[in-house]
Amino acid sequence: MTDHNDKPAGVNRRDLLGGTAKAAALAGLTGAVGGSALTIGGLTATEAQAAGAGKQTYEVKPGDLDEYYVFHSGGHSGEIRILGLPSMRELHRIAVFNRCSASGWGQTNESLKILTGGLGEDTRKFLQSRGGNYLNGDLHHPHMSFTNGTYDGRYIFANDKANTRVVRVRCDIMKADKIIEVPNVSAIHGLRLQKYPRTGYVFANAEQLIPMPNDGKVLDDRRKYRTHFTAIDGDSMTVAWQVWVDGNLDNTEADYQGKYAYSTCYNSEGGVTTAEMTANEQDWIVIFNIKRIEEAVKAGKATMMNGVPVVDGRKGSPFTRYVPIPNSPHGINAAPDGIHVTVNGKLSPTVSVMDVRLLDDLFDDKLKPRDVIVAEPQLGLGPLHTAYDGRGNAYTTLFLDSQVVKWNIDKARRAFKGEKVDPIVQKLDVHYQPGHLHSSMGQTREADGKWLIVLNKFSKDRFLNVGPSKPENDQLIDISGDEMKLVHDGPTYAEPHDTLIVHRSKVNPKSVFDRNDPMWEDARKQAKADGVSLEDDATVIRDGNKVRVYMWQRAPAFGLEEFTVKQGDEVTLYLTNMDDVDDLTHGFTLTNHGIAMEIGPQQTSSVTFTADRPGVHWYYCQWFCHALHMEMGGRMIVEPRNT
Ligand code: RUQ
Ligand code: CUA
Repeated sequence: MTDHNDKPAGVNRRDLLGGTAKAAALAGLTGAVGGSALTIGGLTATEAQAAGAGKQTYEVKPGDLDEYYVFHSGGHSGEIRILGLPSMRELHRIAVFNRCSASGWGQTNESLKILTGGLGEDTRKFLQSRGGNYLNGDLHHPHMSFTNGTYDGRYIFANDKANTRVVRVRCDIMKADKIIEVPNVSAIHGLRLQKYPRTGYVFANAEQLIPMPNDGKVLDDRRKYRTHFTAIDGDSMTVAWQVWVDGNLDNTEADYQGKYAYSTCYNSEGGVTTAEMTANEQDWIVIFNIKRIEEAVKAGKATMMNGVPVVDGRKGSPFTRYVPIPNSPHGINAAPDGIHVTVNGKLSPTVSVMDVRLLDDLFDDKLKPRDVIVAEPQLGLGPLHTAYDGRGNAYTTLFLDSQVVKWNIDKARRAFKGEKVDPIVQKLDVHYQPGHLHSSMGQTREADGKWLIVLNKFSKDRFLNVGPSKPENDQLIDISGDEMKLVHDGPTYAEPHDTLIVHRSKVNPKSVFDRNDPMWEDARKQAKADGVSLEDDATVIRDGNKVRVYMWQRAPAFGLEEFTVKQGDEVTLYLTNMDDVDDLTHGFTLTNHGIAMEIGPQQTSSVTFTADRPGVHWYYCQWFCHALHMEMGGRMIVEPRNT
């Protein structure tokens, strides 16, 4: 038998790549110090790296807390994951667009209201025969709300590419509280937030082109397909306005001044097949003038479509400018200096650097579109995304080269003007094929240049072989020194797309729910109408064939050890966890009914189902809560219909 965990003998591809990369890095480093050999504290770069290798700076001792929260996208698993950094330990999962067996997300009345409340009428009808709810999602881009250019710990917003939705997650309890479907578009992909003065707007890009309206009247005439750039009001979670654009939108970004948003845009060809879509050597960034759009909407100059004001921002409009970029640009990232924005070339080995101070003149037609590009360093093959350290350096993933390249923005500007200077500082091999990367606080004014996480799409030989479906590899890189140092391999399940690293001082979640939490507003109203106290009562209310069962929980008991209903009753169970101790979550699982949910300390959760199986059905607490946890249970007695 072959041991699939054995690495092939001989020289592998990585060794070869490592060799060339080292040579390239050394060349870059030599350039960085004007031709002399680079030394760090008296050691050569290689010696310093060897000395540091044993230190394991990423280690966090048992019981010690991490310095950063990492909000990790779950990709097509649909959730958000919270990791600690630098340990890279997974701390929690926030169910969002998925169905969660542990928490009952997607089944409790509270979660269903959030999941379905923001769907359009059409979708609601479409989902009626499918339980009223989507069961999947594709969550790419989580981002935290800003105040004055830095994270404020209020919310995380994220997109669902699969079903064209945007979610808002409350950071006080780490649960989603609003999910909306964005009308007039298909497949929300890029998502970023207004950074100044605050969020404010959630900017969202729809990637696919569809007929408008998409009701079957236009099918094959692709010239009539279109997409829109969307601004959502993050406070009300309603769509504020949309802009009709040329091409397919990809990623998006906002400035640090509150004036402009930008999107990468491919398929300037207006093509339909992949060959047509990639024919041109140039695509664009589209720049949106927020003030002009707001004024037009206010003046009633927008067209209303499905309740949303839409302005025409195609080429030549006053609302947008289209800056040509080579070729099929992908990620777009604003530097913490508030001045530079990099646009990553994907099919071009370059990144284009835009100076946002020039944008006023561009919109006043004093400059031509390409005049706002102030650098265009050639970095390597397949640049996708860029991160920053707050010290003037940028870090770009090279998908095809499987590398991260560190380069200097100022040197790139000087080289663009013709000066003989190499902006590349170092190239580091990563394993393998990186997409997004993110530096600590790197998408804020407070970028601290300590850590970089690189999300690699392939892990191949880096971990024990677990079969044909391999983990991704999220690698941790120490960027605090002059050189990038790879310190940790982090296997993850499908498929983190993007991540953000937030200093722990910005986030302050509760340990126990507030009894007045709006999440179970409906339960509170119903209990009041029934004359029942959620906190103190354990009782059954019959209302025709609707039965409402109210129960508190206190470790290790349910308020009711049994309750009786009739076959065919529509039963709603309201469970309230009256323990107010840190970490004391209870559960409710009803056997042979497919029903389970969590009830956190001081939380109320409810679930509705039809009691159509006569007999005795035990319920139990599935969240280990007490020495007598195993005893925490009771019986649902379902009397047959004709007795
Ligand atoms: S995009 S790999 Cu979905 Cu974030 Cu660039
Ligand atoms: Cu309550 Cu286990």
